[in-house]
Amino acid sequence: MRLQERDPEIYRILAAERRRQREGVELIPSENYVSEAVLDAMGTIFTNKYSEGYPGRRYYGGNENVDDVERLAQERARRLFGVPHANVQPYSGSPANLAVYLATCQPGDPIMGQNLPDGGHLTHGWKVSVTGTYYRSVPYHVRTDGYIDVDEVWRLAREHRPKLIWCGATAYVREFPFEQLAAVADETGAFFATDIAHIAGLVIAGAHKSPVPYAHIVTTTTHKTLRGPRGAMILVTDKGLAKDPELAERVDRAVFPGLQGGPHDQTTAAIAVALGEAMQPSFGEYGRQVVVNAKALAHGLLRYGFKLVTGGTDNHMMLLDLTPGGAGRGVFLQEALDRVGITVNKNTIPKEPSSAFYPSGIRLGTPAATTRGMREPEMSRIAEWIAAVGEVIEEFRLPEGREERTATLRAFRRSIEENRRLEALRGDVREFCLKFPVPGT
Ligand code: DSN
Repeated sequence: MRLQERDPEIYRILAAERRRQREGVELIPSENYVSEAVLDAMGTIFTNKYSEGYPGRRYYGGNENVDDVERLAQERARRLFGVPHANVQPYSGSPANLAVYLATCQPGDPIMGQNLPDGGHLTHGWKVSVTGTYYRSVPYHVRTDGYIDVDEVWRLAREHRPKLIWCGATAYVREFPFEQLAAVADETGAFFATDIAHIAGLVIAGAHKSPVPYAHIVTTTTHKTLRGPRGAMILVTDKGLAKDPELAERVDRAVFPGLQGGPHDQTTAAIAVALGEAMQPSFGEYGRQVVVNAKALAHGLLRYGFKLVTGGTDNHMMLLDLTPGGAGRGVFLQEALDRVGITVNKNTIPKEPSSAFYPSGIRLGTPAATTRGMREPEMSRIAEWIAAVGEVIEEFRLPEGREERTATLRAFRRSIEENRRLEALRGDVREFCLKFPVPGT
């Protein structure tokens, strides 16, 4: 029995989500639309199998087909990134990163990563993450101009002698200084891990420098610019094997049995499909267009008077700094944009003057819109809508006091629900989006 008959409630919710994805502009830079082939692979009977271990070395019987799938995924990953070893089993980015700690550090060891409010990721040592409590995290920061402070990385690394240095982020809009941070790691004896979850697709497309010549280990999720299923990979480079000939085994043992049980074989199959797609010349065009679109969107937003962290972008994303209108205003713009069908996420900005709950920025990016076939003219249109929404909510400020804040947010939400201008914009966005099909919907 198919889903519609078996579970009409879930089917109804799925239909609503399908509508939302088709009728809105997705600008969250970590999201994308997978192909029908990737969707097909995810929904296969590989989900029925248990396969703890690695190809040819499984604990359970009946894994001959899963072995073939996983070998293919590994081989495609190795070829695409030019590395000698790939582990395709991590359930997602956070477990992949945790496996890197397990493979390279002991609890209590010093580690370094980009500070979370400066754009870094939770798993690069932020204090509420296990990576900031089991290890001695020494975060580095961005300078006031928004670029990574490489001088600070040198200073902190010489002082603390970290075992592991991360380069990678969730909200960083410029090219990563892989070469410079690798020099720090090499001099201080640290493992150098790059987390390219956001930019993996751009690296394949040649639209961002590859970390492979510089890093010992590279991690990436598979569902962002790489346009695969939700999952992750850990790549060990030639440089990594030169530093530690057992690094690949250490990584594999860290993933299983160190952290995980059976891999999600239906996901592995879908990762293989996505990597196969990423080998096509059209993927290179896609990745380069993502950056062209991001620059066009950034340019459009600057033209409407928005302030961008670092003044622009080198990659797929940008960060609006809303502080000229007051601190903590990200929530207003996110919710008002949601109202018209433009999805973004509120985000901290470097030297955040408010808080992580009420940050002062908006993070947006172009991977998903580019997959739908949108180009520079569409980016100008989107910038125009963002500016129009910004104008509607211009008067709203985030009060300091808790009660006043709750009252303001309540009044704000009522006001955007009733606003005729936003209602009209919603119609325009819907009509525009329906011209750009979403795969699989
Ligand atoms: N949630 C991801 C992102 O949006 O960047 C990172 O884990």
